[in-house]
Amino acid sequence: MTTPRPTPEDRFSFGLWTVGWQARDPFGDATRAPLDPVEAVHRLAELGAYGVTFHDDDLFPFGAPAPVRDKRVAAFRAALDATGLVVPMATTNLFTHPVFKDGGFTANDRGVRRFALRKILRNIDLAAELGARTYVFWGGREGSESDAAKDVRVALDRYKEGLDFLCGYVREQGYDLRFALEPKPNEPRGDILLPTVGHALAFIERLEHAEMVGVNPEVGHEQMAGLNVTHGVAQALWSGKLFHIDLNGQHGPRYDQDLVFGHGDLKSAFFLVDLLEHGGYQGPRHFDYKPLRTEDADGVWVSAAANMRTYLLLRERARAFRADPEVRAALAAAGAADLARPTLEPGETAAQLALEEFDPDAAAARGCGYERLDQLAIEHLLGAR
Ligand SMILES: [Mn+2]
Repeated sequence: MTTPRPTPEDRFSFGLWTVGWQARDPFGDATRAPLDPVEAVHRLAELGAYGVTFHDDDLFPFGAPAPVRDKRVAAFRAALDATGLVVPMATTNLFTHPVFKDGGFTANDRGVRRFALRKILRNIDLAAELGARTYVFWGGREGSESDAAKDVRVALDRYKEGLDFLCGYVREQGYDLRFALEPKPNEPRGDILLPTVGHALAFIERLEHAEMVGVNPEVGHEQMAGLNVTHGVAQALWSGKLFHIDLNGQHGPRYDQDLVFGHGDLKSAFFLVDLLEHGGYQGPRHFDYKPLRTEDADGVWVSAAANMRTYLLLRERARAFRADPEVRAALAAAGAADLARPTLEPGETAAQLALEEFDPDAAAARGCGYERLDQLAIEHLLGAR
């Protein structure tokens, strides 16, 4: 088998906080030295990525004075110019500093909410300057541990108020920027608001500029909730709301593992790549993962390359699956095409429908043939076909 090599046409992107993660966890200190964003940009470009994404606080320290901020941004921009890497997305850190312990948009303290909006506005300006087209909102601190602590209905009013205000700002400034909400069920908060893709999609419909707002599903976050991430992403696509995606790996409902893409539920990763490649998604393939805490700097770059290589291998496997005449025959036998046919004839009435003869026992007796299809998928995934 030829070795797939990532190129910028594959649209792979990485957060600065992924390869730059120093591997501090709730039980232990950092195991790796800080990574200069400039080095991250160069290394990612060498590996074949096309984009890099950032939180404001990944580029310069929280509260950095203007000269420090400007210097860091200038160095980052120079690295982008030197490598040709782009910034497809940016986001705000509303979770590390203790001021955000009760959230940014939905903190009970109004002063904190106003401070959070100022921090976001400032980074939206920088995102637009650097050419980002998507601005992500991951509300990791928007939530609670006690249902006595926060009126969720009122918190959602404040969440909506903040996003409506920010959409208005982007429109006023004429920025070519859309928002993507990233759901997560828990961690760091005990329960996070907008916990799944479905919750986020429903919330977006209540926003003033709903057309500007979509979702950024993360593989592991849906799986932490015990859900089928491919189904969630498919519904986002169906709704025209898949604005961005975070690829990584997770083993079911437990703490947020942020493994390399495909290093968790591999079968789900296969069907997700199949969906993205055949479902019309044109956006970046963004990796939001954490190199294992056991790794040194070399291991970090091994893991970055692994995300892209795994995606490309799964893309090859998904293409082979779709092109296999036996798979096509099995899909036909399973009646897959019939689902694309509207259930009713154009203009058909209830009275006409009532006239139809149908043998439910005969339909019930027919097998669906899905076991055959599933095994064909597994054999393609294993490279056995
Ligand atoms: Mn995660």
